[in-house]
Amino acid sequence: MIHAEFILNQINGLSYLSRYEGFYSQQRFNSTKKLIEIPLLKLTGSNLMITLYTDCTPNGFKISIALEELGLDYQVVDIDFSKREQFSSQFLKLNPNAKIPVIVDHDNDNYCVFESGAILQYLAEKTGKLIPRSDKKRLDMMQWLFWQTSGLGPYVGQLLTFAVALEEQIPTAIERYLRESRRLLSVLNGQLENKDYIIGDEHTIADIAAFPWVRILDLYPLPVELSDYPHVETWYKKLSEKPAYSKGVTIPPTAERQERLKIFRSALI
Ligand SMILES: N[C@@H](CCC(=O)N[C@@H](CS)C(=O)NCC(=O)O)C(=O)O
Repeated sequence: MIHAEFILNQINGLSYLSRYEGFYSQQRFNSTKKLIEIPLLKLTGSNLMITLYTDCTPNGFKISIALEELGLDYQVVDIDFSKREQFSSQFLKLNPNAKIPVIVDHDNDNYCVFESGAILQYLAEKTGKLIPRSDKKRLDMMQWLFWQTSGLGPYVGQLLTFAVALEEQIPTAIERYLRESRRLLSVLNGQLENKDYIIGDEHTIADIAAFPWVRILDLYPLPVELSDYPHVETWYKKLSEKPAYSKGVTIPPTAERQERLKIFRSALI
C-alpha cells in the first residue's frame, strides 16, 4: 500500500518524469508535450482515480485501452526508457521489477499494482466490467489472460527483438521465436473460430491483453501474415474499430515506427 505523501516524494525525486497536462483527448495528444511536475496532492478531492505509469509499448497499451473502455479518469506518467527511468530508485518502489505498466489507484488508498495481467484483473474486478460473472467463464478468461502474458507477449516480443530491433541477425533465435509465435497465433485462431471474442460473445480483458501483441504483427515487417490466421484477423480488425482501442494505442502519444523501435531498443540495452 502506498500513501500520497510517499508517492509525491517519489515523483518529485523523479526529475525526468513527465506527464501531459490534464485529462486525455485525441486533440490534446496532438498538441505539444508539456513537461510538468505531477501535482499529486491536488488529486485529493478531485475525481481523478488512477495514475498510469507507462510508455508507448504493447504492455502499456493494454492498460490505456482498458482505462478508456472502462471510462475511468486517469492521468499518465510517461516513463522514458532512453533515460532508464524504469530503473530509478523511485520507480522501483512502485515496481521492483522495473517494467511498465504500473497503476496507482487514488480511490483505494493509493494502492499500487504492477504486471499488466494483474492490473487488468484489478481494474475489471474494481468495476465489475470486462470480466464474466460466472465462475467458470471467469476461469476461461483467466486462462487466456495467462496464456497471453506468458506466451503470446513474450514470444512475439522476442521475435520483434531478434527479427527487427537488433541489428545483429541470429537465425536460430529468429527461427525459434518465429515458430512459437506462429504456433501461438494458430492456437488463438482456433479459439476465435465462430466467436466474436476470445471467450465467446463477451468482450473481456483477455481480448484487451492479446490485442496489442497481435497489433505488433500488423505494424512491423515480421515474417508472419495476419491473413494466415483469418479468425484472428477478423477479431483484430473489429477491435481496432472500437474507440477505446483506437484511442488507447495512442496513450502516451505513439511515436513513428522508427522512433518506437528506438524506444524499444533502448529498453534492450
Ligand atoms: N510481464 C510484464 C512485462 C512488462 C514489460 O515487459 N514492459 C516493458 C514494456 S512493454 C518494459 O517496461 N520494458 C522496459 C525494460 O525492459 O527495461 C507485464 O505484463 O506487465
